[in-house]
Amino acid sequence: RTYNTAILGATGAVGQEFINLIEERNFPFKNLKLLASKRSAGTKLMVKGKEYVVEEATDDSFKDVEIALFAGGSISKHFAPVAVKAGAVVIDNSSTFRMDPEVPLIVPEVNPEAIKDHKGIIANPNCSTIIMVMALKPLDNIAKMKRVVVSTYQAVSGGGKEAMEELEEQLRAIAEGTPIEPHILPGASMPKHYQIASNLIPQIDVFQDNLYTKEEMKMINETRKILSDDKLRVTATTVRVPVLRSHAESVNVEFDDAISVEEAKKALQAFPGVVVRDNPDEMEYPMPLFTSGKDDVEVGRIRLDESVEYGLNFWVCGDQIRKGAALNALQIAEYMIEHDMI
Ligand code: 11C
Repeated sequence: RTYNTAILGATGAVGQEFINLIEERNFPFKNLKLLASKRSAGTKLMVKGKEYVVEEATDDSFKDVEIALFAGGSISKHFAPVAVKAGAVVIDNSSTFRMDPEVPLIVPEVNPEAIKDHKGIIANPNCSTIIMVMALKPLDNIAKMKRVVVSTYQAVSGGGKEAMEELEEQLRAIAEGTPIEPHILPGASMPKHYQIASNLIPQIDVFQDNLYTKEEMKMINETRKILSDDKLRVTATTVRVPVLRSHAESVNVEFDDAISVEEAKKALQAFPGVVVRDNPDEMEYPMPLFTSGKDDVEVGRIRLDESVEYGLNFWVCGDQIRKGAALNALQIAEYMIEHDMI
C-alpha cells in the first residue's frame, strides 16, 4: 500500500535529503505534498521525474496526510499538533518534542520498541546524538556502560544550507585572497559571527546556565532517553569544524565490566547501520571524506582506555544530513510501515 506523505521544510538541506532518500529508497508515497514557510513557497522541485510546487504550510495543509516528515526548526512547534489532529503521524526532526515524556525519541536500530507508545509525534534525535548512540548501543549490549565522554567535530551542514554555503564561500575567498565576512556561524541569530574556514568554533547552539551549550546538553539528555538509562553519566564538548556534511566524534566509554577490543569490534560490525573501519597497520580509519553522502556510520580507532579499569576509546563518523537527520527519520517511517503501525 502507499501513503499520503508530506514533507515540511522541503527546501532546506534536510528537506532536500528527504526527497533524495524517498527516490533512492522507493518510499511508498501516494500523494506527496512539499510544504515550507511562506518565504520558500512557490519553489519548484523535482521528485521521481515529476515537478512539485512547494506550498506554504497552513493549518489546512495536513488534510488526508498519513505520514508527515518534518525537517526541523521552530515551525514544528505549531504544525506538529495540527498535523496530528488532522490524522497524520508526525516524524519530527526539530528539538521541540524530544524530551517530552509523551514523545518517543527513536533511532530505529537502537530503540524501535519505544515507537509503539507514540501519540502522533515521534521525535528524531539530534544528529550528533544519533551518530554516537549507533556506536554505543552495540557496546552497551555486551558490557554495561557507566560513563561516556564525547568531543565532537561537527560539520557545517548542522547549521543548514546557509552554513554550508558560508564555508564554501570562505574557502573560495581564502583561495582568491579576498576578505571574509562571516555572517552565519556559530548561529545566524547570534550577536557575533566567526570565520569557519581554517578555524574551529567551540560553540554549537546557545550557552545554558551550567556553561554547557544546548547542543552539548542535547547529547547528554537525549542519549540517556534513547538508551533508557537515567543513570548513565555523559559529558560532551561540541565543536564546529570546516567540514561540509559529516560529523566526527571522539568517544571515551567506561564500563562496569571488562570488554576487549575484539569483542567491541565484533559487536559493532554486527550492528545494522554500523561499519568498522579500523586497521591501523594500513592507516585505515573513518573520516568525513568516507561517510559524506553515505548511510552507514563508521567506527574506528578502537582501543582500550588504559587509564581506567574497563574503558574504550573510539572514533565515529556519520553523515549529518543522512543518518543524523533525514535518513533516520525516514527509517522510522519505514519501520512503522513494515510493522503495520500506520
Ligand atoms: C548542529 N546538531 O550540528 C546541530 C543541528 O537539534 O536537530 C541539529 C540541531 C537539532 O548544528
